[in-house]
This record gives sequence, structure tokens and C-alpha cells, in this order.
Amino acid sequence: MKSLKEFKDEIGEKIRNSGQVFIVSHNEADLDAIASSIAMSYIVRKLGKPVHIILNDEPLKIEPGVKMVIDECRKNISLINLEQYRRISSDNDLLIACDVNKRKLVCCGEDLDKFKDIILIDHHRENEDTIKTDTKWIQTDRSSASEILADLLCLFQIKADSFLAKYLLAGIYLDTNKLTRNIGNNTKAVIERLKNIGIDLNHVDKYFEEDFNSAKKVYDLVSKSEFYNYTIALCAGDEDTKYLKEELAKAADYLLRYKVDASFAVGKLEDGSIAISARSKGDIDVGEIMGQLEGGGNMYSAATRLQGREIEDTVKTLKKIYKPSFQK
Ligand SMILES: [Mn+2]
Repeated sequence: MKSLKEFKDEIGEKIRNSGQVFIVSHNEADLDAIASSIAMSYIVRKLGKPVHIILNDEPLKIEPGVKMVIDECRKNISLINLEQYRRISSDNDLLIACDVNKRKLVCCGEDLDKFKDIILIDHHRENEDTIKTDTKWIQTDRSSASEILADLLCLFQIKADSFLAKYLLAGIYLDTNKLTRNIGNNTKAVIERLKNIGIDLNHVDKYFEEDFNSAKKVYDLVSKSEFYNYTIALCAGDEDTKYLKEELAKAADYLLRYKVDASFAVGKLEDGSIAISARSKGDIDVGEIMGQLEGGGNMYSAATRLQGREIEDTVKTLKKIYKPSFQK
């Protein structure tokens, strides 16, 4: 397997040889998505290339923490939507996908053939929908894309400024349930390095401030939880309540504080599809379970979204899938 240093050299060359560089992350960007994308844009800029982050989420639906980050850095970073990308695209464009590797999760999934080359940097497992490219760094034992980007910045000898350090720390906070799970030695080292930049940790917390009504929805959902086989917590919303994806993620995160190995939160999204957020302490592979339900992720954190189903039959299917073979 190649080293991160070799990967760094490889992408450095591809960036230098491209006309302009576009960075994309998964739809409905979260803090890890936006932080890793911004970090990548610092690298491209250092190599002297024009760089744009494509973010095609509906402005009103962007979650508050991500919106704060965007508002803070809008002056320094070019954020464009899909339509704007299509207007300026040319033959020698490079695409870098951060915190995502699946075609159906990026807004430019239909445009992938237009890029001369594509680079993937992610911490989610690959599957048959993974974007085809030879240039990828996918490390599922890393807490977050932000952690990987923090290491890449070092290799490119770029010192994060206090803004970028805050964003990366926020990305790591998000994907580790505020530093309570999925923290390896490398994660700890990265966190130390970022903290040493002298950032105000209270400000990182600000990105996580919750809207009361949303928090109440999360706790109401959590209160519906049932515990199965003593090791699994599952909560499911009713057919009439619409949740945001992050609300389901928060409910699943919350449930891990109990004596369980894994947790699932099932609920209906605004568009009528059913989403599941799954979390694990490491003994149950939730990435594999979500993989069987058209979704994905990794051992600790995974999710899916299903069309044309009801809550009840989704829960039934889910219960059939998590059986002891996943308990490693
Ligand atoms: Mn992530």
C-alpha cells in the first residue's frame, strides 16, 4: 500500500498539471465535509492553482454550524453552485472529492466524465457506487476527513491558520461524537497539533449550538428507543414527523452513551424518503449493516436513505439484518 507521503506527491503533481481545481463533498454538507474541503483548498492555493468549492445545497437547508463556517470564510474562498461550475468548466479540470467517495452522494455525479482527473480523499468505505479513479486515499480507520486533511497539510508544509484549525477541529468533533468515540492515536496527535495553534475552543463549540426545537425533536425521538438483545438501541420516528439527517445522527450518537454496542435512529426526511443513522462502539460493524440497506459508512458510523418505504417495514428489515454475525 502506498504511503500518505507518496499520495501527497501524486496529488501535488496532478494539481500542478491541471488548469483549475474543483473540490466537492457530500450533499447536505456537515462540518467534516466543509472543513476538509476548505483545508484542501488551502493546499491547491499553495500550489498556485485556481480553486473552487462546489456546494449545491439549498441555502436555507444548510445546517447552522456549516452556515457559520461558510459565512466566516466566504471572502477568502470561492464557493460556487453546480450551475456556476458548469459555466466555468473546461477541458483541464481536476476534481477532488473530500469526505465522500460515492457518485450518488455528490452534486456533480452527472458531470464526472467532464473532469480530466478525479482524486478521492475519504474515511468512508468503498462500494460499487464509488467513483472510479486510481488516485484515492481512503482510510476508514481515521476519525474523519478532517483528520486526514490535517496530516496532508503537514506533508505539504502548510500551517493551518486559526480559522482552518477551528474548522478541522469542528470536523473531528462532529465525527467522533465530541471526542467520545473512534479516536485513535493519530486523532489525538492531530487534535493536539490543532489546539496548539492557539484557538478558542469555545468558538468550536459555537458551531454545535442547537436550535431548541430541533433538540427537543431529537430527545423525543431518543425517548422512543427500544433496546434489543441488550446490545442494540433503536428509535424510530412516526410516519408524520419529518427529520433532518443530522437530527437522526444526533439521536443515534446520543444513544451510544447507554450500555449498548450499537444504535440506530430511523425517521422520515422532508422528501418522504426514510433515513437511518447508525452508530457503533466498535464491536458491531454498522457500515456492513447499512451496506445491506443501500447505504454505507464505516465500522463506527454509517447511514442510508431509502425511497418508497414506510418506517415500520424499514425497522422490520433492519431488525432482520443485525444478527450476531456482525458482532466481532
Ligand atoms: Mn466525515
